[in-house]
Amino acid sequence: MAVRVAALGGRSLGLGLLLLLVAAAAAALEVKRPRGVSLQNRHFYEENIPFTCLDGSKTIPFHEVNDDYCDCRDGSDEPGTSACPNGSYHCSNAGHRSEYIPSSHVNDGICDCCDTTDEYNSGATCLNTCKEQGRKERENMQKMAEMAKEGFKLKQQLIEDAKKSREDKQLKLAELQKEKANWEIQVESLRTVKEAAEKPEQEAKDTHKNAWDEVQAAHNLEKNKAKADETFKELDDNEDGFITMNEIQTHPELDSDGDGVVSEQEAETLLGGVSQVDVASFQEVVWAGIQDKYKSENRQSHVPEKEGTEEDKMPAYDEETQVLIDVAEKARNEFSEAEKSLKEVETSIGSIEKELLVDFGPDGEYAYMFDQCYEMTTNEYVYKLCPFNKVAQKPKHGGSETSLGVWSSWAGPDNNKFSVMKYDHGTGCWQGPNRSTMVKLSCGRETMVLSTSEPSRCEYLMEFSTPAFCQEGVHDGGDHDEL
Ligand code: MAN
Repeated sequence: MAVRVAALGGRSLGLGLLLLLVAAAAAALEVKRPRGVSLQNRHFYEENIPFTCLDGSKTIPFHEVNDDYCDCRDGSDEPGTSACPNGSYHCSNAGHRSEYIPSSHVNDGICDCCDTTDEYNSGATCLNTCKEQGRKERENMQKMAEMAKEGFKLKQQLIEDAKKSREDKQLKLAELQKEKANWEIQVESLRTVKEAAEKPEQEAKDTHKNAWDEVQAAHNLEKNKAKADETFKELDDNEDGFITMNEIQTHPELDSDGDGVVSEQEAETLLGGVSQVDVASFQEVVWAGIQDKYKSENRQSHVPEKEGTEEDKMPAYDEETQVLIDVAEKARNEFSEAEKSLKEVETSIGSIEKELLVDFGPDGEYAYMFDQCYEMTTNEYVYKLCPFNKVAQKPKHGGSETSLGVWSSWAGPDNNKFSVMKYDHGTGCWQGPNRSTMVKLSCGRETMVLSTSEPSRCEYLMEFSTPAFCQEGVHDGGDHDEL
């Protein structure tokens, strides 16, 4: 039986006290008092004694109480009529929970109280549904109480599991820290091995490269000389074995003052201050000065450029160098494998440390949700809650996931901190805040998202049931004022 008892501050009471109150409520029906007055207030309305308005504003003869004329400003003289706009009518509702209704609802033709007493003179036909309602509510409360009991039992297991898992994690952490120290030593020694192997490797590679550079330089020199020879032949129009100023002047691209013509003076300068040169002087003195500008008369050069041919490619390393390279390569691989293992251990340590720092409730009862996700599908979206991690929304019919926030903190009121979870810094909302979600917890056998809503744009609310929220003897762990 549920009875609202204001004087007890709305706290839940034991079954014994509850039954006592039911009996008292039934007895109250027999106590004489004006219509609409509660048992508790009965003593303000003593028969034949002048009545003082409950706000003290006025005293009237007793027979003016409920005379359908409003005398008191607070409406307290007319609890059982609709004369005062602000009065309160008390229905006892035997069999169910008593309640106050605005006295303006008295005899308005609408049945408000389940015991029908508010419609005593309106002609409305009301059925007394208190027993039925009371029964249903009791059944419901019974079910809730059973659920709370079961949930609370499950919670004990969750707490135990969390304790065990925390201990396991701490052990694992210690183990990983040892592993980390070992890997650090390994990495350092393999670094030394690697560096020791890389030194001779680099030297051998440099030697090989230098030798190759020399070969190439010699080859280039030869090529250049061949080109100079060819050019000499081209320029030596009369084939007398000398290049003269005239012959130079037939090549306007060799002009140096930009007038498009090679003057005699310019030709003489190019020839190194003499009027003609033989092939040796051409090679030594002239060629270097003209090779960049000179355009061959013959499109098809006799000495073709050999770019990209085998000749330009550095030959394979000799066996000895290759052995050094292989040894260094092996050392590099071993070093980077060890480094990788060290990083992996560090990552594992990081994630365990992070988990150990999360506040999983007074007794760790919420720890089991870590690494889990719970989904709920609505018409449009699939909502996903991954406790202590994130909340997301994904369109049901394709499209990418939108973050509705990442784990921030417990955000219930001071006296019930672990009743609400807050997730924020989600995907930005167009012309609005970053998305965020409040998750309101309730007691239930199962861990599941019960509902999702968006009370204001991009601010979401989820209802989430979990045995971890169940409390002994309280059906929903929350703050309720009903018995
Ligand atoms: C998407 C969803 C909605 C949200 C709007 C805001 O459609 O994330 O929940 O209200 O964006 O633009």
